[in-house]
Formats: sequence, C-alpha cells, structure tokens
Amino acid sequence: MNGHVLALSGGVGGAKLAAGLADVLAPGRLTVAVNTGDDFEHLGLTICPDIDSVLYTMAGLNDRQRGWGMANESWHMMEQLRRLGEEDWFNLGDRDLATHIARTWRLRAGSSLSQVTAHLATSLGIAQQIVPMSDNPVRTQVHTGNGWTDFQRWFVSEQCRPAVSEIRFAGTPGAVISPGLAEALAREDLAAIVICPSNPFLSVDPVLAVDGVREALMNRAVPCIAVSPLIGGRALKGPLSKLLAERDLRRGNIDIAQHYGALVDSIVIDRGDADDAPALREGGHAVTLAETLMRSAADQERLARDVLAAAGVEL
Ligand code: FO1
Repeated sequence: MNGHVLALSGGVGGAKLAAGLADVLAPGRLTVAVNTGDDFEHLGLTICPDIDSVLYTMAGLNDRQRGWGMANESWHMMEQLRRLGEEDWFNLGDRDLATHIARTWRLRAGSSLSQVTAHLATSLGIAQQIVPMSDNPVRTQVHTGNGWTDFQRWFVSEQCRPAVSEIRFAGTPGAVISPGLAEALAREDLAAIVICPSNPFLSVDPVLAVDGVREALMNRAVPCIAVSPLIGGRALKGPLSKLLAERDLRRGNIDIAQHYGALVDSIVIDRGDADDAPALREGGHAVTLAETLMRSAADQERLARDVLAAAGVEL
C-alpha cells in the first residue's frame, strides 16, 4: 500500500527516524505527531524541545554530537544572561533562540501551537507535516524524593539523578487532540503508524495520554510498528535505562514491547538483539531485525526503509 504514514515521535532518537521517513516518503505522505510534554515556559519564552528536535533534524540543522539544538551554534546570549545574574541552567543557543522568540510572539498573538509549528516547518523548507500532539499545554512531571518536579528541571538541572517513582502528564485528561493528528488518524489512505525509537515512558506515553489518541490508534486497522530505542539492552542517550532499572524492568526489548502491548502489532529491534525475538513473538508481536543505530542521514533513511517495508508500505 502506498498511502499516508503517521509517526509518533519524541526528541533526539525519534527525530532521527522521523527525518529518515521524511526523506524516503514523497512530500505530503508523512505526518509526524510530536510529544509536547517536555515543553515549558522559561524566561518568558515557550520552549518545545521535541518539536524543535524534529524540525532541526528534518531540516538537517541539528547538532548530532550534543543531541539537541542546532549545529554551528554560538552562546553569546547565555554569556550575557549569566552576567546579568539570570537563570542559566537551561542553555539556549543564539540561533536556537530565534525559534523560541518566533514561537512565543506568535502564540501570544493568538496562533495555535499547530499553526506556529507549521509556519516554522515551512520556513525551514520541510515538506512533510509536523504537528504537536495537542494545542493545549501538557506538562510532564516526575515524582522523586523531592516531590513532583517539572520535567526540564529534573532532566537538565538535576541531570535525571533523582530516582523517579511516578510520572504524570499535567493537563491530561482534558488535552484535545491537535487538528493535524486527528486528521492523520482519520485518513482513509492511512497505511501505517510508526512509533519512533523514543522513550516510551517520557516521550510516547504523553502522546497516548491526550484525550482519544490511544483509542483512535487502537481503532485503526493498519499496521502499528514500534522501533525499540534499546540497543544491547541499553538506551544510547537519555534516562530510559535508568527508568527501566528503577521499575525493576530488566528484560529490555521485552519490557518495551509489553509496555506498548496490543497497541503495536510489530516491533523493530536491533540486529544484535536477535536473541530477544522468540520471547517477543511469544508475546504476540511480529519482529523485524534491522540496524537501528542512526549515526548519519544515510542510517536514518536505511532504517526508515526497513520500517516501512516491515509495515508493508510501498515507496
Ligand atoms: N538538554 C540539556 O541536557 N541541557 C540543556 O541545557 C538543554 C537545552 C535545550 C535547549 C533547547 C532545546 O530544544 C533542548 C534543550 N535540551 C537541553 C534538550 C532537552 O532538554 C531534551 O532533549 C528533551 O526535552 C528530551 O527529549
């Protein structure tokens, strides 16, 4: 089938596969619905880290080494901010800052997050649709020994150190699905749903927590395929391995597949983790082995092709 593809994505790893999908699918055949649970208000600006990771990666502007923000960045604004004694725990590069300024004034002028995101994507020359999961604010919070903490405080300022006993998505229930995500889910020509290799607990669960999203995904009789963010039982970046250990989940891909349960039909795992395949199949999931490490745009495209082939999507 050569219809439309809906991808659910968080930042970094998810954004890389989303960019691969964007490159191999003809313009207009992809909608990427992005987690906004990591969003926050900082120094009067609305920051949407995962949307920006997807925008920058699709536009080829992302910094691969740092994993977030833009390549060829400079930090003059942060230096000056420090001199003024302002908060400096969250780093905003000079080029990246333009995105936050553009987003913030447009939101304040009355545009929705969907409209602003579409404007940013078009301005950066992106020909596929990037949509937030919801236009209503949803804020991920983690419960640690210090009580409930906003996600970015825990992630950046506390460097994910405090153990997390619970995660909640403030604003859900009640957050309305974004028009672009609702439209993609209702498309007659929807051929597949791809869950990108993002953190299931912190990046995909917030999308599933938006009113009606999980049900709408379950109701679509198209292949739903998740790409595991683990290689050799570990996440390359971010706090996923730590969260799994804190939950006493020690079976890697099997725990990821169980977390998604009946939502996904099929899981793509790294070729090196082939030993996990029998248990995954026993659990009711089809399994595809692929090279899931994405170091370059060519890697992203290769994985995108493998994922689409596994989902039966024609190019
Ligand atoms: N991550 C950090 O570890 N430190 C930072 O100072 C930081 C700044 C930042 C600014 C803009 C942006 O879009 C992302 C930024 N990130 C930073 C990454 C961000 O916190 C995470 O990538 C995501 O929220 C997790 O997916």
